[in-house]
Amino acid sequence: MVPTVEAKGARIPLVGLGTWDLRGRACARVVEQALRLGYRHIDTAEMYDNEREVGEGLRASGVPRNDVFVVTKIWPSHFAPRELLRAARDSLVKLRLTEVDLLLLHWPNPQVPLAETLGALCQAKTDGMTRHIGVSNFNTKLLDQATSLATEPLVCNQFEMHPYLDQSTLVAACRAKGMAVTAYSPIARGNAKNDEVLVRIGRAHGKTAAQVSLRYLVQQDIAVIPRTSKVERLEENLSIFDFRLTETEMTEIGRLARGDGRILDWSFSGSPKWD
Ligand code: 1BO
Repeated sequence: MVPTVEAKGARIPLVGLGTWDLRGRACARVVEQALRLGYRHIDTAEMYDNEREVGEGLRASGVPRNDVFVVTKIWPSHFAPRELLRAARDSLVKLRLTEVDLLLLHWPNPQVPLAETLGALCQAKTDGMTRHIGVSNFNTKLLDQATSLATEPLVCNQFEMHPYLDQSTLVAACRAKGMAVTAYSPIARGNAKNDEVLVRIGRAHGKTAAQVSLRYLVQQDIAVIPRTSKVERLEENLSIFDFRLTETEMTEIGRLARGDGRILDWSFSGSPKWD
């Protein structure tokens, strides 16, 4: 059983499967395999163009729907209220679900007033399309605005986080608001795999550097959603609950953060000013 982090009534499994870039049959197969191996958290998005296959994998796994925490996200070009509600409905149709567990705003969009977008997101929840709502790639300033505008609890902020990127300010802001954090790219797109510090620490625990990178986050109650298409990696990414990093090791890993550690910094509709 994968441990969970709790926020405002949402229980989010600390390890999930990220599906960005997974497409077609391969995506459905990996989702099915992951669920059979014990994953109970699947992360998709309108923008990933794979919600249909995620739904297929979910059904093929035979795991009861209510045992799985399904997350999807609305793309910023659909942040106008009517568009958002239509996009949420389309996601449910593709997933063949009556509701998801968590619906996120994928990336901030300054072109649409946040109050309108939040109003529609809250409506998606009260209409029963999702059990919980949240945001992704919001900085502390946007998070303040979002939480003061939302009439329903925002349970999570999902953003890039791994040992090379210091996100302590944003994590502290989420915690102060009682929100959970989900880290995408938690192995820094594979860059952490050969890191000599992580390799050395991993060796002391009989683990890989990737497992140390994931453990570093879950040990702070941060959910991780590593993406992989390889079954052996699915198992590796899940096997991080049978060891504990020492305080000294946690501090040493924290020192790997560097100014140019961010991987994803695109300007879709105006990147936020990162904390
Ligand atoms: C814009 C994609 C970020 C990860 O979901």
